[in-house]
Order: sequence, then C-alpha cells, then structure tokens
Amino acid sequence: MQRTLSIVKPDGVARGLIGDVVKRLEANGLTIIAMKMIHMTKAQAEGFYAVHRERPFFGSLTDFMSSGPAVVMVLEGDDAIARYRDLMGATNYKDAAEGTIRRDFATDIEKNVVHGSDAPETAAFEIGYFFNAFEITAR
Ligand code: YYY
Ligand code: MG
Repeated sequence: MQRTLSIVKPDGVARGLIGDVVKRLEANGLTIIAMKMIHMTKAQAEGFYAVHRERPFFGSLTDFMSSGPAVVMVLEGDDAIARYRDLMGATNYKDAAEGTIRRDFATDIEKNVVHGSDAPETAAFEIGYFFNAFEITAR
C-alpha cells in the first residue's frame, strides 16, 4: 500500500471539476482517506512548491495556487503514486495521453487542474504539509 497527495487546483474547483476528478479516482480503485478544501496563502503555496523556487514559472505558479480554494486529498492504494500520475497525464495537457484528467480538462500548462506527488519522499512531505495524523482515516 502506498499514499499520495492529490490536489484539485483552483482552476479545477472554479470550473466545477471536483466531482469529475473524484469520480475518476474512485473508479480507478484509489481510496480517498483524507479530504478538505483550503485556500492557500502565497507563502503557503511557496512552501508547498519550494522545490521549484528557482524555476521561471515559480511566481506565476504560486500566484495561481493561492488564487482560490483547492481540494487536497490523501489517496491510498497499491502503487498509488504512479497510478494517480497515470490518471493525471503529463504536466502539459498537450502532451497528455487520451483519457487522462489533464488531457480532458486542462486549458494551460499551468492551469492543469490537478497535482499529484511524484515519489514516496515527496508524497510524505506533501501529505504532512496539509494533514495531521488525526485527519487521515485509518482503514
Ligand atoms: O508534477 P507536475 O505537476 O506534473 O509538474 P511539475 O514539473 O512538478 O511542475 C509543477 C507545476 O508547475 C505544474 O503542474 C504546472 C507548473 N508548470 C508551469 O507552469 N510551467 C512549466 N514549464 C512547468 C510546470
Ligand atoms: Mg510535480
């Protein structure tokens, strides 16, 4: 069993896509074991994406991520990190495979609807960034 962090980003929430994302997670056997809506401050978005702080898109990305409410979830399942990345599709929706969330819904390389952790170490950091132990349900 593995855990990963999922975010329906502010564009996804604003466009009414929470249900579409959740439907795909559940339909593909990823179990939601924690879930809440948050509105990140700029500083919180900068902390979340600290790994990207030297990248040219960092300012715009953290403005976007703090622009409105987002839904953060912890997903659990066998190989959950890679399986959820497969459901999301490539970062740039233009490169994402048919049937992926980003291919079907994203409008922009930045406004790409969803986030997912990329490795066990980043998943542990990202889950701990938003959730304490009491907020994650035991199965
Ligand atoms: O993990 P993933 O979200 O697929 O991409 P990252 O390389 O971690 O970048 C994080 C986030 O930054 C991405 O979802 C959109 C944005 N971004 C961008 O706006 N422009 C880029 N050239 C690369 C990434
Ligand atoms: Mg990433």
